[in-house]
Amino acid sequence: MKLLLPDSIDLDLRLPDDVHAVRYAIARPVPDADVDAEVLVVWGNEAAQVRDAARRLTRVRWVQTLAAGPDVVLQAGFAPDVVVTGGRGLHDHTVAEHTLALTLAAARRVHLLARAQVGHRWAGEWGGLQPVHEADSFRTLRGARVVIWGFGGIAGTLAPLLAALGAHVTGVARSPGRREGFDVVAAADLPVLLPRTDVLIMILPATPETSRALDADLLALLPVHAWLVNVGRGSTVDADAVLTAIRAGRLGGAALDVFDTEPLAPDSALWDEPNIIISPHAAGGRPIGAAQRVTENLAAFRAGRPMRDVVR
Ligand code: OXD
Repeated sequence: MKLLLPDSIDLDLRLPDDVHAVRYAIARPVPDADVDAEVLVVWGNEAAQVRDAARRLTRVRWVQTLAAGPDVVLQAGFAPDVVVTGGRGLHDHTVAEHTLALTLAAARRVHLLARAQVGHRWAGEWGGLQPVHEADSFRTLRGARVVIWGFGGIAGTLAPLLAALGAHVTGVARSPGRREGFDVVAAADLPVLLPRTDVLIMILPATPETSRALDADLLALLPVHAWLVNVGRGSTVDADAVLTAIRAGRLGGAALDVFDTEPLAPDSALWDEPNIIISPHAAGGRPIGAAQRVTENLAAFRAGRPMRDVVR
């Protein structure tokens, strides 16, 4: 069996003797000599490269992506009988940490402090004495009402970190209930939840159902001081509506790690908005436990046992 491994990560794999692992360059089409591979591991490949692989790897039977979101592989055009497994769980800690960083940066206005520092200006308006209790503002996580839309493993790691700093966290997901000690409600409850939300954190995958899930109508339900943090996928948020709302003073700001088109175009109006924090799809990037995931899924695939995170 031939297994293609990406050159974007060092995977220390202990493989059975009859599995022949070949490293391929993710920035180039898979060489002709390797298009007979049965297994393809994907990490950081451009969508066009994966589409090319889907066309040319006619014997592939299983594709393992190490990304948190499998959208690039799902949209590449692999034959319907090709099994696709995702990287769910590999990014929980890194994405939770980055999301916490963005949320704290927003609360503490670190983006404005950095701008002031460039001009050697002591931004006294953000320092000094501050109210212990401040209604209708988002300046601290203490007492902040945080909603996490998309409550999987990343949210399960993030929510306790937010709660440790005093935030009240509610999740939103397809199946409501109690998870990791937090209340999770259905999206149908958002009209009730959003008007009393200080920070809305989006961790939704890109699917046809989540496209523009956060639209102008839902945004309008958030209080004017509220912040949006998006670390899921750009397609899930109407970025134009976000910009319009911030400019009109109807939304406090947004910290965005993901965009419809990445890299974000240099002429995008999002760059210059003072209360938009842009992070270059930096939340994940380090799949923790990737080698183990590939090894386990390979063993399961060969034995015909259930594999982890089968997304198709
Ligand atoms: C992602 C990732 O899917 O970085 O966004 O893994």
